[in-house]
Amino acid sequence: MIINLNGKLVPQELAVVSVFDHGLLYGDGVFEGIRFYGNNIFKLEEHIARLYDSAKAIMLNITISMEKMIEETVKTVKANGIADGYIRLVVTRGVGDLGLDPKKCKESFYFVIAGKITLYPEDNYINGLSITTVAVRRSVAEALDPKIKSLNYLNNIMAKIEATNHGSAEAIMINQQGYVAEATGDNIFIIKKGILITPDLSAGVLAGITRDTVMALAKEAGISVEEKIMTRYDLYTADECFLTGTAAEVIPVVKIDARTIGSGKPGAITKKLQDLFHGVTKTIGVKVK
Ligand code: PXG
Repeated sequence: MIINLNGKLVPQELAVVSVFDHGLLYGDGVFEGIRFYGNNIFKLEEHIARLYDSAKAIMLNITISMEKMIEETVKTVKANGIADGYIRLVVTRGVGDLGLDPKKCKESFYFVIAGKITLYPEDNYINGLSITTVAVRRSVAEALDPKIKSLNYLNNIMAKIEATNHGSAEAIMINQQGYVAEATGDNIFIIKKGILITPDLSAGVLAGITRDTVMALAKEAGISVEEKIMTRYDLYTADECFLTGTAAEVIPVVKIDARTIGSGKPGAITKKLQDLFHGVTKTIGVKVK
């Protein structure tokens, strides 16, 4: 595998970072996960825009322009010669000393990996996931805004551990007020009486690019879409449920906290949105030529 290390293409064995990098020492950095389908990097510009917004929010200066970052990403995919896969783009505060002062980091540092990702087994896409709400709360915006896609994923990892300890594949995180937020790396949607509903961003969730795509596709297909504050009751009494994310794509949920959702099989609207989503993955984005 060829890795882009701060603008240089190097073999995987040589792609190493300093132990003094603050991304590693403090989780001080931001990242994006991006998919490419048939040589089309899906919504690359939107991912890059979110990356720069995350960086701005934590006062991290990315050394290259957004246009150059798009070029570097395309270059990395091309160098690996794969048509379908997954990109991990990471920007760290860079090398500093053993103190958390970010001013000690002279320059931020980035790397791009273009490889493969499989989050859930194929069977889950056909028969649905069983998920659980967990005690670990989504971090509050006043502490670390969930809109920032930072390298601090411990909150989500703790939630994932809790879910897997209970034999569930994925966790649903609740916010400080007790409302539904999101999964550990995915947004959540339900369908109730034909309406597609997802937690409002004010519940403290990442503005997912797959979330946006699915909402737009639903509207185009004539399905009403609502972003609102949701409780666990809304989840338990939903007709259908699914998660969305770059890695997970659109994945049906059939059980939440041991309650069967709808018929216990992935619903018709979920399947339709899965199909519509796959239909646009090769068209919206930046082509690798
Ligand atoms: N919420 C959180 C907390 C996320 O981390 C999403 C929602 C979905 O956003 P997008 O823009 O991808 O639709 C994410 C994204 C992984 C992985 O390795 C996780 C994400 C993306 C790519 C890979 O599990 N999370």
